Amino acid sequence: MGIISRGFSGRRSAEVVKLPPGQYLTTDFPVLSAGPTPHVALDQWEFTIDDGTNVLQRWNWKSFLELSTETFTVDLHCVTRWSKLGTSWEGVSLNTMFAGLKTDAQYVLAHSYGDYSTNLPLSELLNNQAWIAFRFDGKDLAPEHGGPARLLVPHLYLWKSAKWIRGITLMHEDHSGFWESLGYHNYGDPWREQRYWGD
Ligand SMILES: Nc1nc2c(c(=O)[nH]1)N[C@H]1C(S)=C(S)[C@@H](COP(=O)(O)O)O[C@H]1N2
Ligand SMILES: [Mo]
Repeated sequence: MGIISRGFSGRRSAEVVKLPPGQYLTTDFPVLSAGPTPHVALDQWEFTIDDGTNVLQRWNWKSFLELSTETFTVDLHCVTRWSKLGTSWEGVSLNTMFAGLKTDAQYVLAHSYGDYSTNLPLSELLNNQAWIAFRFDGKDLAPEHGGPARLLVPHLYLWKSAKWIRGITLMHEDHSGFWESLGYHNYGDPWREQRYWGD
């Protein structure tokens, strides 16, 4: 705790409260990618939900854009300690993409074009707190930030928000994704400062 002290006032204190422990504010939008930016032609793009054996749902770019979209404003928190507040996006809620799909799997692996992956409990994708986002700040999402479309799970550290997302695999047992297998925290709650394994 500590940083939410008396004596701050107005706008400043509101921003301090919105900043998880150990984070600083930035107004630019840093790019953090573990490898080169994959370029996916829109007529080749697809997004699938599978159970490890069978594809349960599949969209191409056209059918994906036919889903109902939402605009939303969220704060982003990167484990490298920058936070960016009030970012505005357009995307499809994972609730919409999972509508009509029955599963008793409790975990997912989100995987990307270019091989990045990250694991999450399925419940963190549902309840209208995660989206497949394709527009940022009123413009098509730039390739370096994950365009054509990225996962956005803003209540967890940003490494969970897989750029260039290609699909979601449902799992009955938890399996580590890319950064998780290199020592990052399995869950990654910025408010509990779950940065690394053991935090
Ligand atoms: N496919 C893919 N997604 C990724 C990454 C990556 O390297 N590859 N980096 C993650 C990390 S560590 C962060 S902080 C955010 C950065 O998103 P940005 O580059 O749009 O700021 O993307 C996350 N998603
Ligand atoms: Mo990150």
